[in-house]
Amino acid sequence: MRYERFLQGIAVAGGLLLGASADAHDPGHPTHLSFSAGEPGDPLKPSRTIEIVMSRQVPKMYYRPDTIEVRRGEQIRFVLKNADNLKDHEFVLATAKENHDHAEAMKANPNMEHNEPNAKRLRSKQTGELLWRFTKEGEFEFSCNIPGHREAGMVGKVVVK
Ligand SMILES: [Cu+2]
Repeated sequence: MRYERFLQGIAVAGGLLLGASADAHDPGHPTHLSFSAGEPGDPLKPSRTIEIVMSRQVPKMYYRPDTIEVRRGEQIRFVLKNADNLKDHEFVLATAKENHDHAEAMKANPNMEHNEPNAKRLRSKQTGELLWRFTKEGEFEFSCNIPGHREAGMVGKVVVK
């Protein structure tokens, strides 16, 4: 399947840093990725739209809103707007620890580009979408892991109930 191969490519390309891990517990099936915060959405199934604006008001950078609540199993269509007139921003759905570790890794490699199923990078004034199903209860994060941005406030919380 093309999509599975695509996901495997991501695992090899560094998806491990992005809240994804290869899951090979079932020997009858090819290795597939699992994500800490849920799974990529299905465009044929219903979803709720949540708009998130990413921007900056010196010295702070932010998401608005920066806290969202979803039901377990709910599918969310994130409409992401980078309202910043200068900078790229990204939106990475993962656990707090994964985002923290990923931000640290990006300090050594600030030009990493992320457009995996759980992540989107947007240029200044660009809009994008990310479809996601939250299959696990708990607290997750969206974070911009471009060096300095998380520290300046670009981190949000997802509570899955
Ligand atoms: Cu940013």
